[in-house]
Amino acid sequence: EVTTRQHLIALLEKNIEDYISGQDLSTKLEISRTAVWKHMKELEKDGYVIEAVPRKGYKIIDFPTKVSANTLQWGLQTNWLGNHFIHRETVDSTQTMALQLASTGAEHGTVVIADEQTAGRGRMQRNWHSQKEQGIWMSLILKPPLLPNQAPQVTLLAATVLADVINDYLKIRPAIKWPNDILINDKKVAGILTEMQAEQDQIQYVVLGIGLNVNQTEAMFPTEIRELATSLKMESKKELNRTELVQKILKTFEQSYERFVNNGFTDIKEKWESYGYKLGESVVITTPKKQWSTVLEGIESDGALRVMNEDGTRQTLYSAEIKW
Ligand code: BT5
Repeated sequence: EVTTRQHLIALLEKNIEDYISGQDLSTKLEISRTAVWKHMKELEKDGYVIEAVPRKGYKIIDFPTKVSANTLQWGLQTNWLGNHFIHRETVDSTQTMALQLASTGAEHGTVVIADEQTAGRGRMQRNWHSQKEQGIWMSLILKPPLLPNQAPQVTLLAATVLADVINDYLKIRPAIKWPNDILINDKKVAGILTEMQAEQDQIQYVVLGIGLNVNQTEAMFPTEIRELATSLKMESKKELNRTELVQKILKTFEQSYERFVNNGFTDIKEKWESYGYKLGESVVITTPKKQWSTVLEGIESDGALRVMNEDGTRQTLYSAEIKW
């Protein structure tokens, strides 16, 4: 359902070269001219720059770079993902917040996003550095009709979505490093963290955390990760609009998720492997018991890594340290 506000922005966008009169807007939106004026004030609060000239009308001069639930939702081309959007300037972790919301009944498709995280989390108690306004730090609440042991498929799906968006948007082909790092030129540009609540035979909810470095410069990363991390801006030399990127990610995610729920995992597995980092190459694997060198073949639908050993035997690994 299109709100008056969305309709108004659409009209202003169509007339980007020209002024559109208050009377015109009032007729088209079926609201009073005072109401039009009030909407303009609201848009300005969200960072739209609007020029109002007597007897000519209104014109959009600039779009917000500031992220808000409103700007995120306007122009979002999804059916259910992001219908409920929660945006905070600062939060400890969107993941923690989303888990809390999910446990108290937040609906499927709820998105929690923040400009800054003060305690962003990676896997296994690791930190996720979340520089204010320089990246996309968001968590999606999903209730997939899956068995608990299929949850890793959602992570793999998310990785392919991020890779596709980067590939389409920047024309840079990223790699997915098992299990879930997104790399550009061997450096990490995004990470994914999936947490879930499940019963024996059914997932209650999955909270899918996505951290994507967007506009950082090298100096913004703490020294410990400076050699390992990169941002879309560092790779493309372009400053990117976070709102637009979030919308692309959510749209692509929704489409891919629906295909997955309806048709199964095969396409995603193939896609994941097409982006797979060092597939077909030889790497050294370390488990608590031994260390050996093997060739990476691909993934299994449960998220395990498939390798081919030197003696020709195949193996699937659920967790292992890899020397890349
Ligand atoms: C991940 O963990 O890669 C998952 C990151 C998920 C972050 C999102 S942001 C929204 C949501 N809310 C949260 O609190 N978390 C999620 P892992 O594979 O464990 O990688 C963590 C490691 O990546 C760290 O130990 C660092 O070495 C490195 N790292 C930390 N911050 C980074 C950054 N901004 N860019 C690249 N690498 C980073």
